[in-house]
Parts: sequence; structure tokens; C-alpha cells
Amino acid sequence: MRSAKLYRYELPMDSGVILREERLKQREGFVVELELDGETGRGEIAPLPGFSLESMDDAYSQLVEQLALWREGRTFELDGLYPSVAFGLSMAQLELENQLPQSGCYQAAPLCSGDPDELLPKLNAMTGDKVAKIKVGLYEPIRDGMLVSLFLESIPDLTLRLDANRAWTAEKAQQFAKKVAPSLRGRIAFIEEPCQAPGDSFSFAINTGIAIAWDETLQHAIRKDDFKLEDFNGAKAIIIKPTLIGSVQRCIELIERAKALGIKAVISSSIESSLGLTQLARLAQWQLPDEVPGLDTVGLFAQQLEVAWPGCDLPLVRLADQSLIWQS
Ligand code: OSB
Ligand code: MG
Repeated sequence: MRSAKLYRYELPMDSGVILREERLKQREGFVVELELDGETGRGEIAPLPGFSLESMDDAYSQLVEQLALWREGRTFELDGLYPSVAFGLSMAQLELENQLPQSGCYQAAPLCSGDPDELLPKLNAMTGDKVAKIKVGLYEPIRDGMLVSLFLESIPDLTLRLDANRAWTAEKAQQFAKKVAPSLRGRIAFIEEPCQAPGDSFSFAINTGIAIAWDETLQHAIRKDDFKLEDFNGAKAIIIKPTLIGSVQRCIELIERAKALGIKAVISSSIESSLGLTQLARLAQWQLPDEVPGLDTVGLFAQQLEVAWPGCDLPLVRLADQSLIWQS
């Protein structure tokens, strides 16, 4: 017997979360729960405002249609669906079929978007490889360059991932690089999207020797039918945010392709609740056991949903207490 439930959740965020210049006061999303012969599979569908092209309403229509099909014994038609919907449904199906291993990679690269003093104690507490992620491009590029140098000089075993979210012109990116001595540049694992124009980011990598990673560029390119990862080989890494990319199968194909091309793949969060985030940690451990994923986002929330992120003591709310908006 098949049965399906669709919940809609709303979770309050920590007070300071800014997304594309807008304060994100609460996060909304859906959770599907599939049941078959005593097994359960869940998946989260949470279009990210300012990043996903689909709205919650768009996702809802597709979800109800697909769940009704599934309930009648059909399989999901993942190909034509919005990325967030394809991701959540495929994840639920995978869990239902016990194909998603339980163990997860919960070692996150600590994320620093404001006060660098907050990062130091976290780094000192880390065992194993010290990797942190700093958001740059929010202040003057010269200040960013000095800050990055300070971190790298004062913590000799530190590797940094940086993310500029396309903030800089070619000139500003150059001002940043000038403040980072060439001898330190190798310890920048990569900088995500330094420039507004991907071509400028590519030139930046060639001219400075600082490796780059595609995030937004990958999200845009993958929407086109003629997408080929080969066209993006100027980067050391690609950032895979499944909610913005599509089904788990599609993400795995991308990871395989990246491996074949010698490009690093990093599974990353689109600010899913702790329910979706722990599944991403399991996906990362399964597919990319040697790569620290970019999943240090549970702390952006004020509450967790149903499944706790290991080591996180934020209060947990139950899925059963969210609105059950559809079932069959
Ligand atoms: O700027 O890469 C971003 C999350 C949601 C939307 C955009 C971004 C992010 C993250 C996730 O930074 C964390 C990570 O990638 O390490
Ligand atoms: Mg990014």
C-alpha cells in the first residue's frame, strides 16, 4: 500500500540572516513523506527566494500532481520538474528504497560572513584539516585581501574557501589579489565566482594563480538543454546545491562527470532545514567522502525540523506539528 503526505513548514531564522540584500526572517518549504510496505522516505522541497526561479506555489502544483501519480503506482517524472521539486521527490524515493546510506559527513567548513574574531575559536577547536569559508565582496576588496592574508599568515595549517558571489569588477578582484602574497595563494582552495562576468573570473584565475569555483554560473548553465560540464573546465571546483540543480541522480551524474574531468565537486546547502541538510550530509558522505561539504548553515535557523544536525542544540520542532496540506 502506498501513501503520501505533504507538509508545509515555516521556521524562524536567526535574526541576522541576509540573502541577496533582503533579510530572511523565516524559511518556508515543503516536506514529502512517502510510505510503502512499512518503509518511509522523506524529502524536502524548499525553493530559495532570490535563487530558485520557482515559487512555493509553483512547487506545490508540481508536487501534488507527482504525488497523485505516485500514489496510483506510477514513478515520478523527474525530468521536467523544477530543480527543488526534482531534488525533494528523488530524495524521498531514495530514502524509501533504503538507498541513501545513514552515515553523513557532518564536518562542515565553518562559515564566516561577518566578524573574523568569531572564526578563530572555531578553527582552533577543529581537528584534522582546517578548512573555513569566508564570504568576501561585502566590504572593500583591499580589506578582504588583508583579512584573508591575516588568517593565512597567523594559522599556518589553514586552507580557505572564499565566496565573492560575483561582487567584483575585474579591477576590484585585482585589488583583492594584490593584498594576498603569491606564497599564500595556494592555500586558498578556491574563490567562488569572484567577478560579475564569468569571463573576468576565468581571467582572474589565470592572472593571479588563485583557483576559482563556479556556483551561480553552474546554476544558470544547467538550466540550458545544451549544458556540458566540459565548457566549465577553467575552474578547480563546482559547487553543487541540489535544491538549485535538480534530482539526486542529476547531481550524481554531475559529480561523476566532474571526477572524470579532474574538477572538484562540493555539495552545498541552499539553506534547507535540518531535515534536508542532514540528507545532504549523507549524500556528501556517500558520493564525496573525501570532500568537506559546504553545509554549515543550520546555525542560520532559530529552530531545527524533525531531525537534529549532530552537535547542534537549537530546539527541534516536529514535522507532525507542521501543516499537513495534502495526503492520499
Ligand atoms: O553564497 O554560496 C552562497 C547558501 C545559499 C545561497 C547562497 C549561498 C549559500 C552558501 C551555502 O554559502 C554554504 C556553503 O556553500 O558553504
Ligand atoms: Mg556561492
